[in-house]
Amino acid sequence: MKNLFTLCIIHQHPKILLGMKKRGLGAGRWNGFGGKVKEGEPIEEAVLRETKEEVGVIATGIERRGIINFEFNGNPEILEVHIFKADNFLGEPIESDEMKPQWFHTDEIPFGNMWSDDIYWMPLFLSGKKFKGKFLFGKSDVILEYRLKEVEEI
Ligand code: 8WZ
Repeated sequence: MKNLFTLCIIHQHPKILLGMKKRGLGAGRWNGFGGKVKEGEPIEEAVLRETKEEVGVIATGIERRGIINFEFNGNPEILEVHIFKADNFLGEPIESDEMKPQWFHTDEIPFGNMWSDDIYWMPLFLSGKKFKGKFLFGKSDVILEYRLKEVEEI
């Protein structure tokens, strides 16, 4: 069982735009914008759709930057998350039912209030690298195992 997800981080150096997730998967944490890809939907359309829905902007200058497979111990489902960078956007970020947006300096990323995998791959993301990885989460989303590598092409 594999479920595709997108994650879009708007990066205008030295700041990134994150959203506080208000409900659903990852509620109470800062994250990029994204969500589940619909059946038959191209991933690059899904990332634009989700970003528009969650923060009201159209992401532009999108680049594919990472693919991470997540598993939860004891659950056969795999979440394949496709991570994108956007270097610009059309419109103004607004709070939605799902997300409250905020800019963060790259030296002040709130890792303590984010998914615990982010601290591993964010340095690769911020330095312009592409990467692939997998993370196995246990109870309370503690990381039990992980692999992460920089790649030339994703
Ligand atoms: C994550 C994540 C298991 C998991 C899921 C997501 C996710 C769902 C939708 C978009 O992303 O995002 C981050 N940063 N870690 C772990």
